[in-house]
Amino acid sequence: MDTPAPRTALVTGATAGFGLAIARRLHAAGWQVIATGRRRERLDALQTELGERLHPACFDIRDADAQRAALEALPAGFRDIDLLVNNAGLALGTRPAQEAQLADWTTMIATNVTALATLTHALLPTMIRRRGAIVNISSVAGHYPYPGGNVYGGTKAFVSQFSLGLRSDLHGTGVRVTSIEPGMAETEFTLVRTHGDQAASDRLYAGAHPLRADDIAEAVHWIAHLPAHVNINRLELMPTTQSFAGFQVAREG
Ligand code: NDP
Ligand code: 8X3
Repeated sequence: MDTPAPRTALVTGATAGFGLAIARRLHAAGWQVIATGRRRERLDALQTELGERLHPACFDIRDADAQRAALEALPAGFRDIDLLVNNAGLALGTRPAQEAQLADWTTMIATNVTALATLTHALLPTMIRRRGAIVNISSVAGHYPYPGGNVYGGTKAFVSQFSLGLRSDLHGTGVRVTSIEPGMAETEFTLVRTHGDQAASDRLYAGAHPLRADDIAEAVHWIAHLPAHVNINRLELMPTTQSFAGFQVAREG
């Protein structure tokens, strides 16, 4: 076992992609895991797979009352949370800002920003009491703009900067905070972003050797198992096949 004693992690968005892989990885290393998401059948399947060290908490993270109720309903043995992985999130839409749906923007802000901040606020006293760790899943999209990234990139810039701000405010508490900033990874992310276009998702990842959810899970596991005096502020990772392109210039006439 990797850990000296069972510790407890709360992983949001553990029904798919990164969150599911993180929940499995931490559980395999001996952690107790609280797994959240809206799809109850997937949480139930995860509990069947992992057993009693997995506590499923089914709620829409945008619903502050449901979030609070889920925390209040935690069994006694799952209340001492040592690691908060703020992973639940999404991109919606790939069109330029001037053609985007406002509803997509408000959903991204409610999920990636407001819900993440609300849950973090609720758990800060526990984090301080436990000298715990917070790992926020941001994105390269928070640092590097690209066409169609608009509000999604803005929400991830918030996540990255909020993480650094937390570091500053939590100075002296022993609480560690990390922002993980991945590039392209094959999950349900593009299926969600395109409102269910499986062919578009398949096209994007075909032959690209994108990151895998397990790569992110391994990073979270590494961060969670570092000695208490080491804080990774920011971790940016990309598939080898992904890099940067230049600025664009619109010419008149
Ligand atoms: P997936 O779509 O595979 O998984 C997203 C997870 O978030 C699901 O478990 C989903 O659960 C949960 N979620 C979304 N909305 C809500 C909600 N309203 N309430 C509760 N849970 C919600 O995507 P990824 O694993 O790729 O994404 C995880 C995080 O990583 C996101 O924050 C994303 O922005 C970020 N990211 C992804 C990258 C990529 O290329 N894949 C790269 C960089 C960052 P459910 O639907 O059951 O509610
Ligand atoms: C997801 C990575 O490059 O699709 O956050 O925005 S990207």
